[in-house]
Amino acid sequence: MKFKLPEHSTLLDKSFLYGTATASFQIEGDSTSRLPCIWDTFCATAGNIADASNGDQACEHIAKWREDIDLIHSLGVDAYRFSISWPRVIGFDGKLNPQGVDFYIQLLEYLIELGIKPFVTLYHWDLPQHIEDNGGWLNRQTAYLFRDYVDLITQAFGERVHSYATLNEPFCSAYLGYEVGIHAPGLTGQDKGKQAAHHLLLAHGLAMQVLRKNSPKALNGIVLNFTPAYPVSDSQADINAAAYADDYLNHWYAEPVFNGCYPEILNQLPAENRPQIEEGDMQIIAQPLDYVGINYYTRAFYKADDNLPYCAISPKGVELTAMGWEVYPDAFRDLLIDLNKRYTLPPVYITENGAATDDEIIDGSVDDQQRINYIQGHLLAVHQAIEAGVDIQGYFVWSLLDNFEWAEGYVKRFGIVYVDYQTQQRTKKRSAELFTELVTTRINQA
Ligand code: IFM
Repeated sequence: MKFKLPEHSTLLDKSFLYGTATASFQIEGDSTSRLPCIWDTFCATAGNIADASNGDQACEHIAKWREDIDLIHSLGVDAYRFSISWPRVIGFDGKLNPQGVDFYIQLLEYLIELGIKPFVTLYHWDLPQHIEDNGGWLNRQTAYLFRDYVDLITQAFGERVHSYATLNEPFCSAYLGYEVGIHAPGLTGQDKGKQAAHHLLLAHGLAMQVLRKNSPKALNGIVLNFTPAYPVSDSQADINAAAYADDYLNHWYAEPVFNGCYPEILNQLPAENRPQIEEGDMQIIAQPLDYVGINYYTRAFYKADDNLPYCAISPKGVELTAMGWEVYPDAFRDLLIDLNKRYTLPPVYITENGAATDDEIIDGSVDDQQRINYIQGHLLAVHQAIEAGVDIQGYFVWSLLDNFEWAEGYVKRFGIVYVDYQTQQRTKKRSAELFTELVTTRINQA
């Protein structure tokens, strides 16, 4: 088996960028050499994490980083997307922590030495706990603290970074963390979710201004995730419910970034739940971007409900991954095409796409056929979106390694490389081998 794409596909061109991705809290471990973050606190409460685990060891990447970069190099990919742990690089006093900064500088320099482009995410959910203790993303001041952290760290990194993303998936930070409470810091309430979202978006805009000044040569942008909303039936009520969910869960983050306004359903929220928006905020949020990162895993279904604007329905009789997420690549293609129609998009990178599957090592190898099929289908969807006119320049598979899958702990395995958490041994899965075959057989096309 090989990943197959039409011969003329730009995905087979050397200029199409391939990479793998990780995030700091999910892989680093060595939690005592940084400040505590909201995920340390969240993990410490019984019942929050499926296997009662935490990020103390994770993949021991802080110790094994060189081996991990060698592994990435051996995959033959062009780029590596990873995130900076804010609590590792900034102390309580708001100043740089030299030990943390040195770690990332060494990492960046080794990537550059091996010809791998560093794609750096500045916030992948690990907010320092002392900032949360002052209100976290509910406090407007956190947006300015983020700007200050970005200012310091980007000056320290100089020109070593190929691309910066301000935030990864503000939907998850705001909605999952502050509205429904299944992610850190575990708060609930529509008012909180929407206020946190606004401050995150403000933080993004402020950080973009800093990035333009400090790293004008890098590709600077944001990473947004989308779970396209489908109606369960073609009744008008279900169609309306799905449209509402799409605006509430997806476009709430895209519309401010691209159009400088929230979706119109803002006016349907109870007045006390609407975010406090200060004059000039929306202009700050809608900064020009060099690229947008799009993360896609699955779609969702909604029906109308007498008491709620929408009601989510679990799909039946469809293929699911180990996360219980439907495998449906056509929604990915349609999402990309729809976003391109709805907004004036900058160049697009697929910054995350992948699947958790029930992987097992048998005789030293992992035959992850479901993941292979998943990647195959989604690469084809990217190809089709490009054919339909979407400017997509790269694809990052999530994830390089099996790692800490947030509220699911270590049970769900997203890696193209298997991690034995007892020995910390890494074993390439079959999907990793096929990914290498794909990226190393690309040719320059006219
Ligand atoms: O593991 C996460 C990642 O941190 C953010 N995007 C979704 C992935 C899978 O749930």
